[in-house]
Amino acid sequence: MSELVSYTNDDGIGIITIDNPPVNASSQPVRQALAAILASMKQAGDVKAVLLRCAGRTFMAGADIREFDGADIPLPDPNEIHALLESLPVPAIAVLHGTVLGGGLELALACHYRVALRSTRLGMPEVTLGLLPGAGGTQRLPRLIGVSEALDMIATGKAVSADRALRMGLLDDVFDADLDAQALAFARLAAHKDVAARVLRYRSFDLEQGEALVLEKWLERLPPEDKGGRGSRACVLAIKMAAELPFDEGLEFERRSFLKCKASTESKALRHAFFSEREASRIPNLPDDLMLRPMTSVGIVGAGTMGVGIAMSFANAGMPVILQDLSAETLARATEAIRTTYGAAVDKGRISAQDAESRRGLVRTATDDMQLAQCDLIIEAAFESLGIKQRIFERLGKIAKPGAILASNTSSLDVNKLADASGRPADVLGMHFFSPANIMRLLEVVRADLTAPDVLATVMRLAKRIGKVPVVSGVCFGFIGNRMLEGYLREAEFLILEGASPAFIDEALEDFGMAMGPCRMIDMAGVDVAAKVVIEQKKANILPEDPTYRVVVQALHDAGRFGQKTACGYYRYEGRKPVEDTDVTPIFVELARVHGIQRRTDITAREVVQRCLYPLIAEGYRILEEGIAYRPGDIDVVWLSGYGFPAYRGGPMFYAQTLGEAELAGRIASYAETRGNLFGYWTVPESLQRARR
Ligand code: 3H9
Repeated sequence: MSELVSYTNDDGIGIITIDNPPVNASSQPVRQALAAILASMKQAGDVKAVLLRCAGRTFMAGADIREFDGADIPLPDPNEIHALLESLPVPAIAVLHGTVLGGGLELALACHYRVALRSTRLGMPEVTLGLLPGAGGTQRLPRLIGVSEALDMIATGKAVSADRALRMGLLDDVFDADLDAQALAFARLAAHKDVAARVLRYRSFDLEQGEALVLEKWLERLPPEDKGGRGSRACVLAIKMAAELPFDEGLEFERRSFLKCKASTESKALRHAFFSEREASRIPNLPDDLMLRPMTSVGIVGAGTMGVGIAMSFANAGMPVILQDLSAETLARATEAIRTTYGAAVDKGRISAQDAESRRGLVRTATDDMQLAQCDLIIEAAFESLGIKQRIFERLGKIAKPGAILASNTSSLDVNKLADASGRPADVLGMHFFSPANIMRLLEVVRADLTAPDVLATVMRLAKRIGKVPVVSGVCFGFIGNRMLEGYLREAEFLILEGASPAFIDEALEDFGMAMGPCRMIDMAGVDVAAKVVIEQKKANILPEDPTYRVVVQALHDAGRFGQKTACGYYRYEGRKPVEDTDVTPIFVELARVHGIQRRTDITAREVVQRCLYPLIAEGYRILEEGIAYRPGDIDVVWLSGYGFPAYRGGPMFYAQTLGEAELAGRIASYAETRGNLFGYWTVPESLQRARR
């Protein structure tokens, strides 16, 4: 018997326990041990029923995704194990808790019965990895719960609660507590029952009226294969095959599709995103015995939009917050904004009225900053001005209790200067939330030169606790995300000056997969906000000497076209809908004339994508060279969770790998030739240059 899978016989009930922390993934050794136990148990024939359970925090959360990098699935095949389970002459009962996902749910479906704790969640998230369930999920689930429900679970990847699963017939019983004892009692009742009717592979299965249409509708709605729809399409087709083919042929169809999806760039990109997100929260070279600082109370300085969003992020996770602002009027507006946001969440059925009430109750307001003195963490979310923030840090350094962590929500300023102003730099770092802070998952955690390791580690842990995706960045203008954004926006503007319309640029990049093109993005964030970044760059003395640099955003700003908030920017707005605006074209034409830029009519979507993305990626390489980011995957996580980069392309650094680094370096160099490189815009980064040699 292996340590990963153990077996006991409890008075005629065989109990198999899988113990493969942290999530009991079905790795090859687990499958091997499980297959051996099932085979010998079948031969011994000394049990009346079998319980299949997992130790630790969850039932199996799926196949071991790390195994997917190989060409095939290492033997034994999960389908072999499922066949062994189904062929047992006595009832096999899956005993579920935690998150029963993917291959874990497939294993449970091969059992004759399924029982669970009420807190259990069940799902088939393979599609989020660009895959379909590959071990019978697409064939057994529709046989058990019908096509519509199976489609909902498999093609969206969304998990369902145990209660819902019980209603669907996916579970046979749900218990509030004492899972093992309850399952044992269930097994004794089920013992010796005829199991043939419970074997899903034997269930006859035809499409009910209307179901064929439902399947077709799904296929129509899904994105094309090369635009992130490969996995979801495969899911729908395999479910269709479950109805059209005999079970074993359906299973074979599923496996062929699975292997094809698994080998696709899209799935590799999504798997990279999955592991990168988890790796990003690891800080290299920390001592094992590092003690984290206590973290029970949080204060926020500044009750503007960001302060309010940050406060709600903590309240959402059940943490009390003090929102401090000198202006009682601002605090009143903040309280109202929080009330409205939670009210809307209740109206949409996202949270209960009781939840909303308790979250609201967690946010206290104060005009007196001494109220923050006992907080474990104080986050400054004041106006983006170095002078103002320095004064706040000087004050916080004096009033905060010893050991309190002081953080700035700056999006670009030098955190070292703020640390300096505080007089206790070891306690200081940046926490760059993205707007709206209560919704956006990304958090750039900015490590200043003297930030203490325990401060960094404490904030990384806290970030996870409030449901954020934290990524560490060193200090530089714009940190990881906004620094890379700069080249992207710069080229989008140059393309506008050369004759491409904002809509053409946005469509090209949205067709590439970006959630929103750059012009729509600036209109949404505010042209004034974007123009201010350029002003800050000027102050920080890091503007290129190029007189054409970011002139478009500044001209729109000067014209009072602030974007959505003024109903015109790059576009004009009908409600929230952007409409191409011919009024804006003369501004671009005039700027091109003034700066001697030739207007062209031959700009292609391909050129737009290359010119906007290559400088962005090149900056990523520089960020790595300078040690601003620990790993390429961290940069990808920033762009995937904060900037709408398409997940199926894995993030900018992964995308660079798929293009080939030598190829990318060559293309950047050729832009340097055709466009000139007076200001270093097309300089190939040193680390990428090496790939060419
Ligand atoms: C599948 O099943 C295919 C089959 O249909 C067919 C096969 C033929 N494999 O997320 P956490 C690691 S596809 C390997 O921080 P949480 C994770 O990397 C799979 N490793 O915890 C991390 O490692 P580390 C379908 C895995 O509590 C650690 O476990 N299943 C896997 O926030 C803790 O993870 C899925 O897609 C895995 N399957 O969330 C489920 N899962 O500590 C994917 C986790 O070294 N997993 N790890 O960084 C999840 O959604 C979450 O991990 C889960 C726990 C909800 C389970």
